[in-house]
Amino acid sequence: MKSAESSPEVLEVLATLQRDGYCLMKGLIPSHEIVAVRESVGNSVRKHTSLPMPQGYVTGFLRHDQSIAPYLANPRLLAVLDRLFGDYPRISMLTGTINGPGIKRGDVHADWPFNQNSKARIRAPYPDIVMNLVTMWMMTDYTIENGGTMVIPGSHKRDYAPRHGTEHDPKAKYEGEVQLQGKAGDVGLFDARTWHAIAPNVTQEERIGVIVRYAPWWLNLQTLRPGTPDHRQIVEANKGHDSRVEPVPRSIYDRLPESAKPLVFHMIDESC
Ligand SMILES: O=C(O)CCC(=O)C(=O)O
Repeated sequence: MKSAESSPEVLEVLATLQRDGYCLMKGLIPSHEIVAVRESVGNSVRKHTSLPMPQGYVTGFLRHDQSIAPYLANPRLLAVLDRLFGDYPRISMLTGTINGPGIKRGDVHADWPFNQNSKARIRAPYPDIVMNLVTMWMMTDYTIENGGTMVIPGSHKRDYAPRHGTEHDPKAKYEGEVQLQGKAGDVGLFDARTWHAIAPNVTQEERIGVIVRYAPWWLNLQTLRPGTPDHRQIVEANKGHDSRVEPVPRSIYDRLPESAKPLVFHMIDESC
């Protein structure tokens, strides 16, 4: 851990994240294993999606599919998290996605807890601190044509996010937009404050990914979890449509690789 912490790769990732708000880490899932993981993720998303295809979207994905679990604590990534968050980083959200053929461009936004449409949010102007790291695990290649996520470099340095009815229109096109591109097995990283959007998929193939978000131990994740007092009081009582993260049943947690357990122990549902 200590040697990875100061590796040239980690320093480069940190510097790029700080400058641009996003970057790429290559090969966090080995090339000889990605096909099996992709097949499992794709099948689980198609089976459990809460949105109609071609947009597959499954929150609390770990309760349905654990094929990504062996990679979640990759030491190269943990070394980055260590520098960003200190001790005890954890997973805040884990979502399986398919952006299928015909998917259109989405609204430009920052992610929770900076998304100003959420009931549980850090109100803008927000402080200059990384509080949630979005990692886009590429199950297929991410290309311009198949809708590699659109990001606006440097937008994480703003202390506000796009919102309907303001001059920062979520439907607008923004200068400098780029798309996350990488090979299957690579992981795109971005600061949750970085403005981004779904990009159109103009191919005939599905773009499959798992979005894993990592946070420091001190960030309150309870508003994301249906059934908690925080979710009832802050989200439901205010008719919010905040992101949600369903818990991991104890029986599934017990079978996870040991390396993944410290990242998700806070999500256990002890009742099943
Ligand atoms: O799937 C993508 O490319 C982007 C997803 C996204 O913007 C989000 O989940 O916040």
